[in-house]
Amino acid sequence: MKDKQRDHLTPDFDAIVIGAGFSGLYMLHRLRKAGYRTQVYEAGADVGGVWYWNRYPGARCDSESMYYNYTFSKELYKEWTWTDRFPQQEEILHYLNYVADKFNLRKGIQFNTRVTAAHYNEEQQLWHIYTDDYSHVTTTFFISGAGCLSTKNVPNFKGLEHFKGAWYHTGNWPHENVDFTGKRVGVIGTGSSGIQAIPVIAKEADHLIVFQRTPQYTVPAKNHPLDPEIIKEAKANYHQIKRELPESINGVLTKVSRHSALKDDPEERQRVYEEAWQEGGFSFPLVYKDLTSNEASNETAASFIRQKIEQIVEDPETAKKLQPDHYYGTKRPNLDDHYYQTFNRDNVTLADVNEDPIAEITSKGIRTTSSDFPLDVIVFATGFDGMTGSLFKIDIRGRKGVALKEKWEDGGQVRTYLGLATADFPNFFMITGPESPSVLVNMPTAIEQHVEWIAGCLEYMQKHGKTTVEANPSAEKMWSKHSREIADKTLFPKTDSWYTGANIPGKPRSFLIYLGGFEAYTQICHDVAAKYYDGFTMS
Ligand code: N01
Repeated sequence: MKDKQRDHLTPDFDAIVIGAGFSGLYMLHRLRKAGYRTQVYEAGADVGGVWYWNRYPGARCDSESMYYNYTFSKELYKEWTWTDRFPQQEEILHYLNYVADKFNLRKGIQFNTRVTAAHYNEEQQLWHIYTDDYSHVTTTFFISGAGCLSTKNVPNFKGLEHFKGAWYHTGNWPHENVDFTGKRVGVIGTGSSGIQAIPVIAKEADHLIVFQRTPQYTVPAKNHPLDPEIIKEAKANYHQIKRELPESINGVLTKVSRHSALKDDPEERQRVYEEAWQEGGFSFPLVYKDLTSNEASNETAASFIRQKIEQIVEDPETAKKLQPDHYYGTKRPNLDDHYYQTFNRDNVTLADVNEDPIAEITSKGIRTTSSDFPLDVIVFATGFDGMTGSLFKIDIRGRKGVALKEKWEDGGQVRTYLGLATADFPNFFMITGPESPSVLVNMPTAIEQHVEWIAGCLEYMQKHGKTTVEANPSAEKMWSKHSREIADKTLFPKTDSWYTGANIPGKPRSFLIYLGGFEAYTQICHDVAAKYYDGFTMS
């Protein structure tokens, strides 16, 4: 990029991007192609983002593999073939390595380097970026692809430092094989990670204790090898898929009902749920349009799954403990491979730590208020400081030196415009940031849309001789309000989850995701750009 207006200080880079996962890789590729001097910093030793770190047993994506890829390159789309209906962690990592090699991306990435601070200098109109290898560079644009779920949450249990066994967090799993054979293993947490890991660990461990605070709804994934005919058809329909994904509600081409659960009689509903249960995957939460907006509709889905638990789990007391009572789908819906069945194994015990909380971790295991559980290994499947955690880990400061964390914690409310930018932080973009639909959309689809929008904005600026872009406070206020109003019409904010920040003690509670649907969101982003970046000020 030619920087005519800043001859006095040429920045080291036009753009600096954090992270070499799905977001950072495509952002790098897209900006490099457009001629921007772009540098990616990645904390890990290689590409992959969440798929580099989350190597826990059973790790697999819940998005159907046919859509879990980039669509920006027809050649890439045609070259790559997934094995299973739901892609396994190792295969996704292989895919991202393939992408990095194909587009020669590694040379734009500095690995093993964490960005520690990013400060905007108003006079120079530049970002100063500091990394943990003590280097300091300047850039015009600063773009976060740090991820929505990449800062792990290890609860502050008393005594963890005294534990003599091994412990791991699912989101920072060792690269070498962890052998559970003959071991007494405890898994804390029953979210998506725990639900995937528990059945696999149970098959290997001598004994597994599952420490469950909140029971979870999960539906069978019904994973299977992909039918070669389906692969052939998808590849032949590349253009159609690419065109239709941004027009979908959640970034995949799936049937979405326009029908209320209450319009069907109980027999018909049972048939609909049973069919979705048998089909597996995320068709279940989409069989009715109002499962997350109407309490009575929600209860029909919730009670169907509770009944399934009762039928599957042999011990009535365990079955009862496994039955959730929050609104179905207001914590992230899960897919599993024989999760509830795992509790029928002789070597698996369910410990209800809602009833009998974890008091401390001792040198020998986990102590709840009433019992001691001796363990060799503890697995923390305790999730992440979602949406804002990875941004707050970096000391990001905009105008007048105000930190992003200070801005968003003041008043306890994240404030963004489209989840892409925030006022007083010029030339700073977030890929799948808070208040974007991101995590409720198939991530590669959400990421492509954001990357392309950001790149389009930069190209527009270049064409019109602009060097600074910033969200207007009024546009941001309107977006955050709109985002909250949509959430308040649903059941989501009524449940404690990482969507609301409730999983992190002390984190201000606010709804962190745009629930208006991906299709509506992409249209809004498109309109903003078409109206000369309405809501942004460019100079
Ligand atoms: O984390 P979670 P996750 N004491 O926050 C429990 C994506 N993902 O890593 O519900 C005891 O959902 C906590 O209990 P509670 C996906 O978007 C995708 O599983 O807070 N327990 C909960 O059971 C997902 O939503 C995939 O009461 C404690 C668990 O730990 C997101 O990542 C796979 C505790 C945390 O569940 C996060 O999923 C994996 C404490 N102090 C992840 N603190 C796929 O696509 C927390 N817990 C397949």
